[in-house]
Amino acid sequence: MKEAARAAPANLDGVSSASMPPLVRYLDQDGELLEDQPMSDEMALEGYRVMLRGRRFDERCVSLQRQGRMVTLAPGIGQEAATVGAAMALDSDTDWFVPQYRELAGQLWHGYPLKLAFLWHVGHPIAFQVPGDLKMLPFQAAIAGQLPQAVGLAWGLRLKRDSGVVLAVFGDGGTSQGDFHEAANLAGVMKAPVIFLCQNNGWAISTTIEQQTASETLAQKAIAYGFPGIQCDGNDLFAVYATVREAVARARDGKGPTLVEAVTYRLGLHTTADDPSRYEPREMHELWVDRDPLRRMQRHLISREIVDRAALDRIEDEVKEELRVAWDEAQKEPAPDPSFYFAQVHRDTSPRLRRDLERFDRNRRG
Ligand SMILES: Cc1ncc(C[n+]2csc(CCOP(=O)(O)OP(=O)(O)O)c2C)c(N)n1
Repeated sequence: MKEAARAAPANLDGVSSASMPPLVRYLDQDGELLEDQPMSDEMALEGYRVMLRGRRFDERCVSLQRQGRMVTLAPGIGQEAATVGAAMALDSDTDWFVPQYRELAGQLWHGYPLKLAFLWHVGHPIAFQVPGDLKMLPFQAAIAGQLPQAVGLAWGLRLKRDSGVVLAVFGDGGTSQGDFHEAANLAGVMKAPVIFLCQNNGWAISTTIEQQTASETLAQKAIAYGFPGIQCDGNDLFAVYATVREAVARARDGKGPTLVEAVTYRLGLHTTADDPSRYEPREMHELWVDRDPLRRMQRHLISREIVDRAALDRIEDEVKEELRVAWDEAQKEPAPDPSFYFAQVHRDTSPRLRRDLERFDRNRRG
């Protein structure tokens, strides 16, 4: 990560490639403030709690997957400040969260229930549908496929004179997809109220950022499409929050999209089907363990005397208990009839699917 830092977000208007603002940072690695805290102490503590909830959820799910009780999943370990900080800048009553698959912590802040998150990871159909009152699209596995949809959603809100804005989350690998460029182009032309949040976590599976792009930053790609791009320290809750907050204000004000590049790091696995020890340099991993966003927030909360160690331990226990309750509740959900899955693929069952279903029924009968 570049060490150049400025604390306050740049004025996002009038940014050109010659005047790319430097990386936004509020907290140094030791959790010391470089600038005024951009939110209340209560909000900072709540942000920390949700980051922790996301971290412990992911750890629990990796463990359950290893026990054969969950399907393949993509943990967001190390990236909690990026997604929670961005979600905190939204108004969950009016604004939409459009995820990829690695931003559960931010989705929890936006109101996604833990129980549904567990059910999603066991493939339960009840989790396939986002609850009606939640302004969120479903998870997206096709890289950058959610971005044109997010722009359509944002453009639609604008046409309806709705005050809502859209946060669309994706990874560094997504910036190499046509969908990203088409979405960014259209958003720029239509001044769609969308914030593109690129979580630059250093990797697209085993592809490094240097192999991904020759651009100096991902944020600068926005300039080609006529809107601002800004890099922030993605492991600094306050930097992400302040940067996205300004982007949200621009979008709500009719000034159009912003690309926010949150520079972070994937501390966990790409997915549970991946083994990063085969390609990730050990020293690189250790460097980023030192920059863990949770640890940085803990240091900050303690040094500002917002909490003491005992309070942090209590929060840890409370989060563990919430997860236990949500997982118990999820397990109480009646298992779906497996034939459900066959019925959801096409309007008319294809001959091949029918053969699969017949074979499945024969096996089921034994
Ligand atoms: C359109 C498409 N192409 C390829 C893949 C296979 N694939 C799955 S994850 C991934 C890497 C994505 O990296 P990035 O966008 O940086 O997001 P991250 O997984 O690091 O969060 C790829 C290439 C896919 N899911 N969708």
